[in-house]
Amino acid sequence: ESRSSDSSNKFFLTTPLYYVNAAPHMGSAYTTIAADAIARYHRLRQKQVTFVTGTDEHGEKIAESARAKGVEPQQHCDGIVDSFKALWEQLDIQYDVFIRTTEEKHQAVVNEILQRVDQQGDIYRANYEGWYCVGCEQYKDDGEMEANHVCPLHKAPCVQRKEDNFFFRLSRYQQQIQDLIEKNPSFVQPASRRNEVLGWVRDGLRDFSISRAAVAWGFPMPQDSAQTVYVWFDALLGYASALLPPGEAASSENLQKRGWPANVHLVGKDILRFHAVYWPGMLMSAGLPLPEKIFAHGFLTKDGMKMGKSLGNILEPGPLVAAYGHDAVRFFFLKEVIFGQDGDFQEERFRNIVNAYLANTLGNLVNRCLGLLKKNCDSTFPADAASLDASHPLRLAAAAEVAKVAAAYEACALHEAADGAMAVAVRANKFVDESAPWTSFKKGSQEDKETAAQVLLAALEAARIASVMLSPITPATSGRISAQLGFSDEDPACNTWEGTAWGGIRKGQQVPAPQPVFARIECDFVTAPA
Ligand code: MET
Repeated sequence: ESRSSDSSNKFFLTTPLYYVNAAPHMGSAYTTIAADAIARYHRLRQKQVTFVTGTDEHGEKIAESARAKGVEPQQHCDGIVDSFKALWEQLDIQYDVFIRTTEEKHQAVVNEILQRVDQQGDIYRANYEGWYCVGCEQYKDDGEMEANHVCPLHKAPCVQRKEDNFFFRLSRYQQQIQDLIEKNPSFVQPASRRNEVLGWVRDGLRDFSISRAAVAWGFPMPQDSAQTVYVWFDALLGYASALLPPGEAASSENLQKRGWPANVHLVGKDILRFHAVYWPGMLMSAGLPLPEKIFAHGFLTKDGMKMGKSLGNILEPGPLVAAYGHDAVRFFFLKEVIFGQDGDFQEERFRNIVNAYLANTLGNLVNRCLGLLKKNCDSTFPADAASLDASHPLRLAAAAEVAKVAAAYEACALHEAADGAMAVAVRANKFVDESAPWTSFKKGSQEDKETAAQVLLAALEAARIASVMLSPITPATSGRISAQLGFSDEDPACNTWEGTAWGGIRKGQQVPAPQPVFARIECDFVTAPA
């Protein structure tokens, strides 16, 4: 199987296709924010980005939610899909494709792949007896359950099932999957998760059931329409359907023309097995190229506690964004949670972090320098930023951080990317404080005043670079900074990664009347305290 190379100019990434049993929760918002930041970074690098998100609408869990509401499953799904799309808009998520697994074109892809896998001899019929967790939509082995067959994730008992099902011959791909993971250290990230996957694989892979006799809400199995396709076999193929127009066959060639395979499948650690083990097996059988990387992030807690309905401490993404704006929410989760590890939300800390970095460090840097530029330089930059000495401390600091931040984005280390951008703003503030340009403007010689104007130029050029580096994470704030510095939306100095090179600000460039780029958070708290 061929693997994509770094030299290609395309970048295809996915979020999971979220279950629509309920409205989107903070965990799904977190994954999607992270994916959006990665997508925006690669767009800055002028890659041809395809960012796929969507919804997983079949299976027992969704049918149960619809039944509980007393509506038809499709109607239920339509309503929840609207709430997902509304939240993504609220969060300024720029996805390219939203795929729903109830789409007709997706059914054609599922049938085509099932047929191909069948032709490989990888589907057979057998009886299965085991313990099923509806929340996970997965059979559990004894070692994967707590006492009394309780699912450790859902804290609910699994149910015993005995079915005549179709099976996928995953065991046949044991060696290939093991090789894939052993020989490609970056296939599963972070490293702790990779070790977990290696453990599963080395334990031995067992065939898994890909049909359900007792679930009506799903695509009929082409091999026996009395059964429906197992929701995970169905949903994973949504990544392929997303790329294909209706009627186009899911061949390697067609898919590759449209960006296949994924450069990154972003997932939560709870669904890693499906993506890192089942999915490669399915693709090997279907003869399709494998993804380059599966990145699994951690779980979020609130006030140090697992969130849950019974605890009444669920963090709702909608009200949070409504109160604080999308940049604050995006920034907090991406900067403060080490991407790949678990993270905590505590509202007071959230507010302090956002105020400290976006309002004070970055916002104040821009605003105080622009205020001085207005007062002393007629709102006009006195020289090209490029004319400043190559050894200027801010120039050196910016160059060093740009290299680190690029590497961080490439590695999905979003927290490091945010830290690196902020480090430039911190350094620029320090430089302004030490240089005290206001003193020179007030009582310095003509030469002192020129030097003071250059301090503003250097500090604002550094702020510009910090802002471009941060723009995948805080798009609105970065957009306001560009405008405040006198750039148009289309200026490559602000909307390409090349723009992070020193020298964007030009002599004679004028800035508009200064306005705060990020207002300090002062509103009421919106979540219940722990
Ligand atoms: N529906 C799954 C979830 O939300 C993800 C499926 S990704 C193909 O966990």
